[in-house]
Amino acid sequence: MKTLSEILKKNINKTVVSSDFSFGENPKITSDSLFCLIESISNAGKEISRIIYNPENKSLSREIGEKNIDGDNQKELDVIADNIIENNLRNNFVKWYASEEREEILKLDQGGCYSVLVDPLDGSSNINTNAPIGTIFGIYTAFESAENSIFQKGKDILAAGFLLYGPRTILILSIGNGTMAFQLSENNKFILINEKIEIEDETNEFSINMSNYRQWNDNLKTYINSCLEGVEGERQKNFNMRWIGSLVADAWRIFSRGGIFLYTEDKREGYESGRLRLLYEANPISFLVEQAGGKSSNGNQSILSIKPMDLHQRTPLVFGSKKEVQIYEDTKNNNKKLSSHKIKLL
Ligand code: FBP
Repeated sequence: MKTLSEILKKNINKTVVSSDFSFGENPKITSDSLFCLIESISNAGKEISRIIYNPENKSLSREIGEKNIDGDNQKELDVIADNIIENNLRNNFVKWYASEEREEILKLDQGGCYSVLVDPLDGSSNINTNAPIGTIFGIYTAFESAENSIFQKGKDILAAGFLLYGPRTILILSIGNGTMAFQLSENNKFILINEKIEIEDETNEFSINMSNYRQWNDNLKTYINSCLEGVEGERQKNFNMRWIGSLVADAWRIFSRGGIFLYTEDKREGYESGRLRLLYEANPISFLVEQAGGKSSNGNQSILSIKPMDLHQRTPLVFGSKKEVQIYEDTKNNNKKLSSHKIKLL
């Protein structure tokens, strides 16, 4: 059984020639400092996981009467998770900390060399239902200016991951050479469960909130209709549907058995660019997906190539099995007839 610490030491050194490699210009960006930072985030995840496990059945979903910058009601646990992460990041080489729960970028350590962007508790509207929720993070090089440090493209991520607090607590992580998964053990250690996740290229499972059907654009309706028509339709293939409504849980299922996730723009006010945030949700998840051989898209381009302009920018997000995401893109842009994707009959 290999632990997160053992795997990190092995993998971080594998990506480089010597143990004091540099990812960029900044000499402080070394395997050791990145290792400490990832450990500190995993420690924050252990603390949050313990609180969510909640054996005393305390109320965890109490709203604290504030709205975050995105207009969502902040829950007590959102704020607790954010504070736990901030405390763990201190003294761990982090210069800039941006969180979905905050309006400001926080300067933690003037001499730090990393910027860390976090959604402390994704899917918090699910707390009461005991459905899986999670913490999503992306780590980048820090520059002198906060804006330059935070508004980097997803392709510039050094490491990204998410913690899934479900029946099991799982950490999915990439340091740019594949995507790995760890499970929190009884003795509070993250144990490797998959050293190289590979998302299957093809799938017959889609993940979307169908209740928004009437709000969708025609191209999305065309794509989903083709899945619903099954073997009787143009693609001659049956599809299954799953929607947990918690990005981390839907993403983990796709890492486990393939699939396509879609949360695109629609006609509702405020949903012109979808719902999910580029910096805190779409970028880290897309980095992990592409490192696992999958594909991410906003409908036109890889999520990782979008230049962020705003701290809480939203983006249409489609990700998962490579060929299926391509079929969605082709449908959206009218590139190919859906019938050209039908399975070949022997
Ligand atoms: P919050 O973390 O702000 O609750 O929203 C994110 C999220 O819950 C994702 O995890 C999930 O994919 C999506 O919203 C579900 O949205 P909807 O309720 O519109 O289906």
